[in-house]
Amino acid sequence: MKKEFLDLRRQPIANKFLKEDEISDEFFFDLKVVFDEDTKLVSMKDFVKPELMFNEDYKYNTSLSTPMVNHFKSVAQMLTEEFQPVNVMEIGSNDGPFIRHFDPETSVCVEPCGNFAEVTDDMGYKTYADFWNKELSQKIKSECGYMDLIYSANCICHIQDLDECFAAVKNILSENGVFVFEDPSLLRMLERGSYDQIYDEHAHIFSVTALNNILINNGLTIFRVDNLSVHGGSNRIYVARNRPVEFSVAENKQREYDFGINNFQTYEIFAERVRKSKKDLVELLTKLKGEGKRVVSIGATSKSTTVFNYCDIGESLIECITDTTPDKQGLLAPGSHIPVVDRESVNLNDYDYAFLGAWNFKDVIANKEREFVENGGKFITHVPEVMVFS
Ligand code: DWN
Repeated sequence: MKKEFLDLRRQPIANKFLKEDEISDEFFFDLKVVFDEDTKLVSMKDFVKPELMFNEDYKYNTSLSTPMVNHFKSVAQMLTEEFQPVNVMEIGSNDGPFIRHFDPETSVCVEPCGNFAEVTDDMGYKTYADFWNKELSQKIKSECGYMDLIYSANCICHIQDLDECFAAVKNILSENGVFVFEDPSLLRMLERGSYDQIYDEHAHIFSVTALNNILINNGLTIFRVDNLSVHGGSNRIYVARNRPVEFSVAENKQREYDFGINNFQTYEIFAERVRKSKKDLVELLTKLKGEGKRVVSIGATSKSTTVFNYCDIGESLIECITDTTPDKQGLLAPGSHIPVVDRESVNLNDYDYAFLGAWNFKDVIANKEREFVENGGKFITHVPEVMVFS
């Protein structure tokens, strides 16, 4: 039974940056979050049609985040050394920062966003520009055979029907093959109050506990869990038909159990923390505005779309958002319509405070913006609490 515990109010498509003349047609939906008492899965109450989010206009370009390019290079090397796969498939290949480390002759991409499917196709990888499901799994198996390694980063949590997703994986995974995927960690979200991990694309926020329940129902087993710092705290889940289960699985499930991940009350407490975070952030920004201070946001992220729309923050409180992604520059942020500008076109010293829209890259940004701090600038973050720091 699914029980609602959080209402993040009316939200837009988190990655749909807009031109002025697109505002009148902007899509919104009510973002409510539920806890499934049977599987322990945390999900959106109502899903958004995938075509509205993932299409040829998708703006999130993985390779423009240097930290992520390095991350995928080391993951590819590690998986190759340990599992020595021949046939490799990536679900959600974006512009290829992971798959580029594998042989195009024996590697396959699945990428529903046509603009990025074109990129890996041009790189020489057979790319299926479609959503992952049983039918596509069968088609790829008939054309390319079984897969020894199936990898996916920040995509499996986007897939609404997990039973179909995992059945499709099992259908094409070779006897001794491994399925490895990374997604934001529910436990890290609950620990840090990072409610902005919840947005239209993230149909679910995964715990090892819930994934284990669902995978076992689909004849697959988690045999290892790596805890990662990327994207504000993620888990890398290793799945196979029947490999020996390692201690890290029990260890992660125990940590989740100890935190209360199986109890609905935990989510009610989290929701209270989210409401306080909103109150504190709006009060802080309103106070700074009253003092005549200028505030900018760094990183036009899906996460900050959630924050600005949940907290009703617009241009009156945050003048603009800087971002390094060319496709986002010159457009308006979803829902809040705060202008997104090229970081290089802004003198950050014109501002007194910078909100960390990409708080998951806090260290990278603080390092880049040393001059801003040396000139008296201060950062604002809402994770783990609303605070000002330099
Ligand atoms: O799950 C998802 C994750 C992987 O990426 C996708 N559903 C959508 C997207 O979520 P996000 O937009 O919250 O991800 P990031 O990686 O936190 O976005 C970083 C944004 O910040 C990019 O637009 C680049 C920008 N950026 C910047 O302007 N200056 C990043 C850095 C490091 C910087 O210094």
